[in-house]
Amino acid sequence: MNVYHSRLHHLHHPAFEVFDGGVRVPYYETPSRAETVREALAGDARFDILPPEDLGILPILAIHDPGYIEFLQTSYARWQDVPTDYPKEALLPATFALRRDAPRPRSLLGAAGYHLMDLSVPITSGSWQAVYGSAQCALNAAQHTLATRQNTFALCRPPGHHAGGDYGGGYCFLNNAALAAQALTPLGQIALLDVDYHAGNGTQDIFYARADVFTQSIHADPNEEYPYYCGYEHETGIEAGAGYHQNYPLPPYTTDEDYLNTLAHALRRIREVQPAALVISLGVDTLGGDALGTFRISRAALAQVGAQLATLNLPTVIVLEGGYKTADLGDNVLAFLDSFA
Ligand code: OKP
Ligand code: ZN
Repeated sequence: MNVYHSRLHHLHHPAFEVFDGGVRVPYYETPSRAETVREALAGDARFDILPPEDLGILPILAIHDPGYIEFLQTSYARWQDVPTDYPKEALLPATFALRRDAPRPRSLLGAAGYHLMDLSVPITSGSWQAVYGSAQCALNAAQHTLATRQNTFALCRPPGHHAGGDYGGGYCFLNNAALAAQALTPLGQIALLDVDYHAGNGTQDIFYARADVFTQSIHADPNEEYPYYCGYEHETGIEAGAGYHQNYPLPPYTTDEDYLNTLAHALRRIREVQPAALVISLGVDTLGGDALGTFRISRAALAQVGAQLATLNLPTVIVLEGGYKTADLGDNVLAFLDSFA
């Protein structure tokens, strides 16, 4: 199984993020996350770890707004020139756009609050390069699956499923899974399933009015959990996409049996749309003991999730999202990938 990993991810390593109550904590989405997974796969002969080739910006612009891309590319340099004595190692706004009715302001901090949704996406000197490398991993995985019908794994960092067409949030800047799904559309109908603990709001937004990519997300109830404003059961798509999105919110502390029963519903829906290919947003922050999740999914159940999805027997691109118990990340990802490799 081809695995795409870019060393550029090391260039995104903000020192901090801000939690609720204004608590400044060390950044949870660390470079060691990706390295732990890479090391686990490198020790298994079934995986070929490859650097992505540069497929350029055009496939990214098929999903993302040019103004947002330009913001990601230029905002750190612009931040250095803002005449204030604020710390300049990271651009992080403290005011956010409310329901996006207003145009993007000229001010850099105003634009940052327009394009970012929370305090987990500091933009540092190497952030754009890392984000671009992560997107290229997803695009390379999709290109290989498109050409060969073989399963691939995009070892993406930063993750992507919270990023929408013109915004970032939740450690995500570009939506890697959406890029992969878009790149697979020449095959026909695409199904995308997000199993990260957090609702895939960005993916939901991107495909909300489209039928050609059927999206589903199983996650912690947004009444209780980040991202709060998206991921409810009644959100099922609009216009051409009406009926082509499904959310499965689950209560805090969900365990294996309830989770696997929910997965069975999602699998049934995938079979109904008869897709030509599958994209999986793989977050392993559903497992017990995760630093950012409350679910108590076991590694054995995660392996079952992978095994069940593999029975669809579809060309599949698996894209890494969250998972914050770094010591277990490699083994958890391996457990999921086992049936696909
Ligand atoms: C990213 B992914 C907790 C704050 C949580 C953002 C979480 C992003 C999760 N106090 N901040 O879906 O794994
Ligand atoms: Zn998550």
